[in-house]
Amino acid sequence: MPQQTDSRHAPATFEPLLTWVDEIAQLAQPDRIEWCTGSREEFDRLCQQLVDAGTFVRLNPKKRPNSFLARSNPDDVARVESRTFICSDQESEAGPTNNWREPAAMKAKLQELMAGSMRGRTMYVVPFSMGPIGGPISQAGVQITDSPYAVVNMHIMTRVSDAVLDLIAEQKTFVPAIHTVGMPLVDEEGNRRADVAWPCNETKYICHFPKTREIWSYGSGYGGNALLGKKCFALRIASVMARDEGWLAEHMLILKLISPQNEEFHVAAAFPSACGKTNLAMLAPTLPGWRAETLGDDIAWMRPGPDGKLRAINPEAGFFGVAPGTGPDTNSVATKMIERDTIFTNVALTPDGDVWWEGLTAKPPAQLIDWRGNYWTPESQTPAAHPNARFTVAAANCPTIASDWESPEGVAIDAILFGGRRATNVPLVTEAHDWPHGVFMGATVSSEQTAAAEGTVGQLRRDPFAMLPFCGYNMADYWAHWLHMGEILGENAPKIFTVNWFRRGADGRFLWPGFAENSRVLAWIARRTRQQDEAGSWISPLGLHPDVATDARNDAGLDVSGLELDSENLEELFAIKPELWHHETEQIATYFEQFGDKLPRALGEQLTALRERISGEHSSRFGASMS
Ligand code: SAT
Ligand code: MN
Repeated sequence: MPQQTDSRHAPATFEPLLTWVDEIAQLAQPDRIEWCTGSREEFDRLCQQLVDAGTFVRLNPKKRPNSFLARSNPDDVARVESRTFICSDQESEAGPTNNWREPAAMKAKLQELMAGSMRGRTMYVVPFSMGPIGGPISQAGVQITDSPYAVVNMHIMTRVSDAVLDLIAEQKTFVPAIHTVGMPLVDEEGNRRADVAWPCNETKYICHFPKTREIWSYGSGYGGNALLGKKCFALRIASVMARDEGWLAEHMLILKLISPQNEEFHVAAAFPSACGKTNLAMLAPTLPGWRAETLGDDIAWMRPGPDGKLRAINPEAGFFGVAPGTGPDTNSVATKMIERDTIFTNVALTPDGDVWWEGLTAKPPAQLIDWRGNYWTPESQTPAAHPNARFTVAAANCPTIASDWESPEGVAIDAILFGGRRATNVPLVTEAHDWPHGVFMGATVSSEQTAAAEGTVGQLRRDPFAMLPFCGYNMADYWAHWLHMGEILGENAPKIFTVNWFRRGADGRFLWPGFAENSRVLAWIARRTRQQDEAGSWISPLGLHPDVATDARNDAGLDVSGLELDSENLEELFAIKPELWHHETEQIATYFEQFGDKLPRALGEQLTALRERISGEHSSRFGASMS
C-alpha cells in the first residue's frame, strides 16, 4: 500500500528535504502526501488509477501488452519556451537567448499561484537519480508533483527509488523540483469539483533558479514541462552545475559504433529537438560489418575521467520519443522497442485497442479515434496523431541498448557531432581543425523550427549546440566554458564534426538518403578519430571533408557504394558556394553581436579566420572538385 504520511513520518531523514516537503505541502494544501518508492507495485497501481480516472486507456494486451494511451488537453501538447524562465540575480547571467525573471519577484508570483493549487489532490514526493544511483557522474533530485501521469513517466524516464533518499542523506544535497498542474479540485470555500482527464492551467510557468538549483513548474502536465528530470534538471540546472564543477551537460545522444575489426567508437551528437536524434541513436548500419548500439537518445553528461578522457553517461533511464514518423522503415529498432510496456501520449487509437500515428504504416487504418478523441478516417483533414505525440519507454526495452549503458563511470567519447536541418549551404559532413574551431561550429548550428518548439515550421533558427532552449545561463559564457573544457582535455579532447542529413537539391529533393545510410558518414568519422594523417580527405574553407569513394577499395573516404547517387548529386552535397558563405558569415556576425563583450575572443577569431578562408586569402583547394 502507498505510504500515506505527513512529512514527519516520511521515509527520508535529511532535514532540509523534510522541511522543503513540509513547506510545499503547507503552501499547496494537498489532501494527502505519498512518498514514492519506484516499485513495480506503485507503477501498476498508479497506472490503474489513471485508467479509472479516464486519463489512460489501457491498450489491448494482445496487441500492446502493458501499454497505455493518454490524450492531453489540446492546449497542453509541447514544451512552452515562451513560458520558460531562468531566474538568475542579474539578467546578463541568463543572457539574450533566455527569458529572464528577477528571482524574488518570480518566487513571490509562484507562491501566489501555488497557494492551494493541490487542494483535493495527492501530492507525490518522487526521489529520483539522474544516472545510475550513486555513480560518480550522477545527481539526485526530488520532484514534488500532483500529477500521477508525471509520476509514472518519471518511473520510466529516471531512476525513481527510495534508495535515493539514503543517498541524499549521505551526500547532503539534491535538486528540488516542484510541479503542479495548477487545477485544484477544491476551492477556497471548500467546494469540490470533478476532475478532468488532463488537468492543466491556461497560465504556465517553467522556472529555474540556477543559484539555488531549484525548479518550479506550474500549469502544464506535458513532457519536459512536467517530467522535471529531463530538460529542466538534466539540461538547464545541470548546465549550471557543469559550468561550476568542470563538466558538460549536453543535449546529445550517445551511440556506440563497432567496426568490422571489432573496434569500438563512442559518438555524442547534438541535434535540435525532433530532428531525428532517436533515429540516429537506434541506427542499424547499412555498411557491411559495422554495428551500432544505443546508449542515449537525448542527453549526455560528460566529465573528464581518471584517464583524462571525456566520459559520458546518459542520465536518463528511458526514451520520450516523437511517435509520428517512427515506423519499420525509418526506425525499426524503436518500432520493436515500443511493442509493449509503453505509455503513448496523443497518438491515435485503433478499433481493436492498438495505437497508430502518421508514418507507422504507409496506409492508415480505415477508422481511428484521433488524438483529440474524435472519430477519424483517412479522409479527415487533420492528422490522426498530434505531430508532437510521444512514447515513453524504458531504455532497457531497446533491442540495441549497449550492455554498458548503465556503467556509472560512462564511456569514453571519441567524436562530438553537431547537426542542424539545413536545406542549403551546409555540407554532409565537415571535420573541425581543432577544438576551438569545433566550438565555433557548435555555436553556429542552425535548423528549421520543430514541433516541440513554438513558431513557424520551416523558419530558420540558430540553435547553438542544440541548447538554445536548454542552457541555464548566458550562452556566450557557455561557449567560454566549452573552450575552457578543451584546454582541460588537451590531447584527449574528442574530434568535432558538423553533419547535415537534410540538404536539398535545386529540385527540392533530399540529396542524401539519410536514416540507416548515415552509418556511412559515421564510419568515416569513426576512422578519422584514429587516423593521424589526412588520407581520404580534402580541405575546404569550412574544414575537412571525405573523399567520396565509389571505389570500394578506397576505404579511407566516404563509402557510397551501392547508393546509386550520381556524381552531380554528390557534388551538390558538398558544394560550398563563396557568395552564399559570405552571406552566411555576415549572418553569424550579426548573431554574435547580441552577446556583446561576453562573446569569447576565440569565437570572434574563428569567424575572422573563416571569412578569410572564404574570400580565398588562405584557401588552397577551395572550389576544387572532389577526388
Ligand atoms: O517535451 S520534451 O522537452 O521532453 C521533449 C522535447 O521537447 O525535446
Ligand atoms: Mn531533446
